Amino acid sequence: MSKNDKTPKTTDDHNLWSALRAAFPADLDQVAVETDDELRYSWRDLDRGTAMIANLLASLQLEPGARIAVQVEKSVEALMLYLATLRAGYVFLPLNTAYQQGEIAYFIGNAEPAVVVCSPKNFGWVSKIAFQAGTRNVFTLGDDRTGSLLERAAVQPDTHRAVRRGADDLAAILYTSGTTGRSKGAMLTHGNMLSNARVLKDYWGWQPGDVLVHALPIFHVHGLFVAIHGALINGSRMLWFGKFDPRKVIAALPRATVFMGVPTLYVRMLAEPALTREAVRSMRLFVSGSAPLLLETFNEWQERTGHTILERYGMSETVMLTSNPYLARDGKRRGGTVGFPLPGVGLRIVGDDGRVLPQGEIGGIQVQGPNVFKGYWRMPEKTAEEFTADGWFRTGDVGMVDDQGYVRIVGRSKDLIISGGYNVYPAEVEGHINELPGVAESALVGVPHPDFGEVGIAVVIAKPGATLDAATITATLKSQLANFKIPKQVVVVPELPRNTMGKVQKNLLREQYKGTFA
Ligand code: MLC
Ligand code: AMP
Repeated sequence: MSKNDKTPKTTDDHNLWSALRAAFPADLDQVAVETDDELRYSWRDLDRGTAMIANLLASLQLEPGARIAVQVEKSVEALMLYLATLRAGYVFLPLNTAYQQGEIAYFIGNAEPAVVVCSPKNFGWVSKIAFQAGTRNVFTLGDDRTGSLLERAAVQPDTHRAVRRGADDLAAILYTSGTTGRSKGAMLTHGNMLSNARVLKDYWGWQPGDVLVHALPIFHVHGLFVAIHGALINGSRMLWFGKFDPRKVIAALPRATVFMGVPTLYVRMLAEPALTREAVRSMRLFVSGSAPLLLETFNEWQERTGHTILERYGMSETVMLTSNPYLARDGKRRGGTVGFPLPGVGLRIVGDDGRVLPQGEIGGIQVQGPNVFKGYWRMPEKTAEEFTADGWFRTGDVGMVDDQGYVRIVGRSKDLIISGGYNVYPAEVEGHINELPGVAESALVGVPHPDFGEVGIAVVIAKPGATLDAATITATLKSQLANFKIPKQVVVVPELPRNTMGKVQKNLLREQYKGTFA
């Protein structure tokens, strides 16, 4: 810790890395991570690799609380960079690899990271953005162990004493868009994540010998926190996939016990004849989350594999909030519900008038607990807006607690489309479309999609006298926005349906286009 470190002194160390490290098996030569390209990393490799990267970060003399922004392809070295950031006491800022230049410029400008790590192929444009924003250190990291980060780390000592961190100290910032305006950085602390990891270890019955199939991206809560913390805090091996491929994942299941995925992953595995009872014979638990799991998928999975998917609910701002039970004695796993609030999590349903609603009534979901984030990065007014006067966080999800105590999410008060587990904010996409020449106005609505669950359709009207071409709009958007935000269809219409106040009636558009991908 540097001399001018303003971090409050605590007697207990809450550094998340230290807790994860403490769970490593005694025999550090066992395999910790096995990749789909047949590389094996031992627990010792993870320990030494993170030490070397942590020492590199420490050698840069960064300010306390410095952000380490990372946009790299999935690799075990990228995982080590995350763990090294925790170990060195800095703040990890993961960025989706799909983000384009304009999006990255915003995140870097807003977060002012001290270090940016990008893919070697993007060094030109990323470093330009970073240096302009005042970042002094830009490293590269390829998914094939190339790049300046590992070159520089290679000459560092392979031992490192973890920096002490208080429960309230920042560990990560996750950008999540708002219904209006730009993305907000949700500030998560060591305490938020450690408390959640410990609760889930217990609640999901992690056992000695568990093996996790890790096939999610590592720049969002699900793959980065829930999956990785879950395995590491149990000292469990991970079978690591750079990219989700249903056939390869199914082929790995006989050597695994736990799988976590967004609903699209389950839909894609169900389309494979290789998914049989035999293929899942060693599995203990299938977890789904990040987007609603259709009852149809839940039932089909049960019929085909004999396993009941455990659906849970969470957010970037809160990590995990609710979960269906793992143990039969705690109840059945019920499709169409997200289960019970996790131990330590308070959850209430609140009406538009601020009244707390009784069981069975639908309203806004509000939550409280040690897992709830500290606030939005440098946006105290947004933070204040999202918390009630008595300290509950407004999730923006709409739901109810049913007569058996299970939470059901029935909608969202936030205008948000969740596509294949990624969030798409209509306001952001509409903003880009509205800037295009000849466009008068647009509305992006979410409609059902058999693969991604939900996708965006852009309904656009032209300025008087202008002619619009849907393909040109799509092509232009592709150069500006992450690929999953691109509307799967653009339709040009003469006018948009409006209510008497002149507001576009998105519900009518959703109804009109709901069969597009049926
Ligand atoms: C890819 N594409 C998508 C998409 N992913 N379109 C809409 N929604 C998505 N999610 C499009 C690309 O734009 C591209 O279009 C085409 O599909 C192929 O791209 P790809 O990269 O090859 O796709 P693929 O590898 O098949 O990716 C699909 C996927 C991926 C489902 C594996 O989206 C994924 O990993 N999703 C998981 C997201 C996740 O981890 N979410 C957790 C958030 S945490 P084109 O036109 O260019 O060909 C959170 C909190 C919580 O929400 O509770 O967990
Ligand atoms: P993110 O901002 O990416 O963290 O997304 C969080 C949002 O994903 C939540 O607010 C919910 O709307 C949604 N979500 C997460 N898990 C589930 C689930 N199991 N069912 C329905 N929606 C979910």
